[in-house]
Amino acid sequence: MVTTDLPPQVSDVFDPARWRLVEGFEDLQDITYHRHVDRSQNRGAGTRDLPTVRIAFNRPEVRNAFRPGTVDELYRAMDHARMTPDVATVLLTGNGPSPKDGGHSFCSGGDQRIRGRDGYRYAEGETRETIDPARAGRLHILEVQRLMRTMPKVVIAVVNGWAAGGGHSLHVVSDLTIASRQHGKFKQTDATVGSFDAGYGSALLARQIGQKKAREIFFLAREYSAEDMVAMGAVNQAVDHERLEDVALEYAADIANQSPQAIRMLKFAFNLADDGLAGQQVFAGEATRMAYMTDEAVEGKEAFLEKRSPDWSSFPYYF
Ligand code: S0N
Repeated sequence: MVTTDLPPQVSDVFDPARWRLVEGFEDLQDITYHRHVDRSQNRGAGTRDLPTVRIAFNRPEVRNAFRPGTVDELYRAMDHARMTPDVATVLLTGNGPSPKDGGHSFCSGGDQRIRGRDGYRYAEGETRETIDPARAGRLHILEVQRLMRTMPKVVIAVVNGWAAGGGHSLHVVSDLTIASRQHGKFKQTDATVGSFDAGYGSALLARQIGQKKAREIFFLAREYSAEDMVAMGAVNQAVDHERLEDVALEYAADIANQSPQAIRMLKFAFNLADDGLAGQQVFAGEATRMAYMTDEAVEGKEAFLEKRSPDWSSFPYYF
């Protein structure tokens, strides 16, 4: 069957036959948000829609740098993915290449042109007099990082080009990273421009690859290839550029074959020690939710509602 409602081509590794735009997000300016749909001409064994969405930075002319509006949109799409029951995996990537010079980028971090000396991030046309101070000082990419970290879905960074500055940090915070062998490039420029991620972007990286290498990446601000990053343990796999989306979807298919609850609990367990009490809270929230499903917890609730003492006699103190 020939489909006529395919989304436009947004990237050189994007197959429009595999995606549809997510309803309710037609107003996006700085990112694109797609849902996987298998439109294979001969749908047969092995073809299926995956519980997977694709969120992509869409400012390739500035190496997919994010401005305040970009971050607002990213948070909105990511939170929608969090709350959508049949989404298991989020692919976070960058559109492109740049129409200006053909450069490939995942994300180059905070847009340096809108960073004010007062700590504010100015949207186009805003001034110190017109800006809403309640919003302007928020470094709200950090809210996106926390959402990625605590959402019960697997976030895969699909690094199609430059991952620099805050874009590098987004790959660090992602659960998994695959990168283009030809165009995936990594550079931590935070210290070069004096806008640094002293949270997950640096400290979590050190947990992942060790203190010496993480300090090297931040202190020297050198460029690393996808293969370098695989060798350090910061990237799961380097793949040929044209296979990037295929491999990302293979990862998503494998994740879709696992128990959703097991994936959720494992993600939160992996985070727990590094996230301290906040990590324990997220993990424990799932444990409590599961406990609600037991007869034992139901007995506690019903005893309260029936104004009697709970009867725990049928519940063992051992397994
Ligand atoms: C990515 C780099 C290495 C690519 O180099 P390349 O390929 O030579 O391209 P360029 O010619 O440099 O770039 C092409 C065009 O794109 C523009 N551009 C690139 N990156 C940005 C950017 N981040 N902001 C604005 N414009 C950008 C170039 O200017 C050029 O435009 P034209 O063609 O008009 O000249 C290289 O581009 C590079 O190094 N980019 C800068 C990377 C960087 O330093 N990013 C900021 C680092 N800091 C953060 O991201 C902070 C993160 C963050 O947001 C945060 C975290 C914790 C707490 C607070 C914050 C916060 O700041 O909010």
